[in-house]
Amino acid sequence: MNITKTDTTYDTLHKEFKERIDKLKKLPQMDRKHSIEEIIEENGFSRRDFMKWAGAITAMLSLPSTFTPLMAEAVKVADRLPIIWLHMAECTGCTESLLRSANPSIDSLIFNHVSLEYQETLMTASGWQAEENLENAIEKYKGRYILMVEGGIPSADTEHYLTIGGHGHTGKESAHHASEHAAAIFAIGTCSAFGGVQAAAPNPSNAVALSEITSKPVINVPGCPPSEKNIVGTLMHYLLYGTLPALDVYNRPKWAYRLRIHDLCERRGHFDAGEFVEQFGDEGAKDGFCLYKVGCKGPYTFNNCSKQKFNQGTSWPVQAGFGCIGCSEPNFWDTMGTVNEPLSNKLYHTTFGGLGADATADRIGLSLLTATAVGIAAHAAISAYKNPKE
Ligand code: FSX
Ligand code: SF4
Ligand code: F3S
Repeated sequence: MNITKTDTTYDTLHKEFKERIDKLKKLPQMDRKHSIEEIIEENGFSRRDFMKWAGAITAMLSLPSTFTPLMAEAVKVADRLPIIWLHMAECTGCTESLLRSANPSIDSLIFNHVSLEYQETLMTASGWQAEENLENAIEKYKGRYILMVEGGIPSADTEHYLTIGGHGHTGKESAHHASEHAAAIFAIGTCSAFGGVQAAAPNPSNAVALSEITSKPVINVPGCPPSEKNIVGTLMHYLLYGTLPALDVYNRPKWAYRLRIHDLCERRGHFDAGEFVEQFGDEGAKDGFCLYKVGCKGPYTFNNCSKQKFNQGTSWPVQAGFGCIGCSEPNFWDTMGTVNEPLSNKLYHTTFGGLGADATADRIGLSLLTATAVGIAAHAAISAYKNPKE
């Protein structure tokens, strides 16, 4: 019975996606550029590569493989959705994560296809011209564009620590103004989602998250930087559904941030067996043992890095031999402790009233340093813990 019900649900969803794609198809293309097929071919990818990519995104969004052709169709009409991408206070690593300009992936090529109306790193315009382009895009696509914002936003009496362009608008003014008329708002990266490194103590610029300067709903795509997969997946989800995805308590899409790094880590077997790297370069490190004792914060961090990886799926921090530093969690610079030390018995507080992984972390801390027992004790604590967001 359940199977029948699920099939019916998917049938309905399939129909709804199809209708949405057909509706988008009728909208004018923003600029007559190359089709996504042409862009992909010019960059050395085959149709087979493209379909494989569409299949991977479909699976990532937890849709059955029968949706793959529809996903491919959806990408083709992605050029109907105008995107405005603003930079606030940050390192531009989020843009860099996506672009991989030296060796573009299909994910980054999608951004050659969409109608990116304003992106300071990529556009050729500068000065007055750039400001005018932004204003024109907001005016022309009012209520239709997707706003993507990268970076923390200086506020309060230090708001002017970030000013952009000839008119000296502050970042806060600019992000607020663009948010007002957006159809959907994505905070790309931990800085925009939670304040990030700018907001780390003592936060000299009073940097805040994008969600603090607009009353409109913001979808957070954290990570410092987030993977290209999570950026493109968020875009494709919006394209297909036309609505906000299911979000956790920190407004992160559940399809990407539902599980802990630790849940799907390839070193997890070693954690469970109590086999740890004691210091970098030791025998355990050579054998690929668990990095918990050299500071991995994977048990407290919600993200899909171990599954989706970075740089076209090449690797991710733990695979490269360094523990997760918790970069997709709020205030991780201040709350995750020393980078290459376990949280141990230090209390782990966040400013979010003890949500997130705090409860688990405290319990791990209590059982730590009885070396052989740690794997089992921590595992038990973690298994007993349920994500409070669900
Ligand atoms: Fe922040 Fe993005 Fe970290 Fe950098 O711009 S999320 S500092 S990787 O790049 O905002
Ligand atoms: Fe992987 Fe880190 Fe968990 Fe060890 S502690 S299993 S390295 S996520
Ligand atoms: Fe960040 Fe940890 Fe992934 S440091 S990139 S959330 S493995």
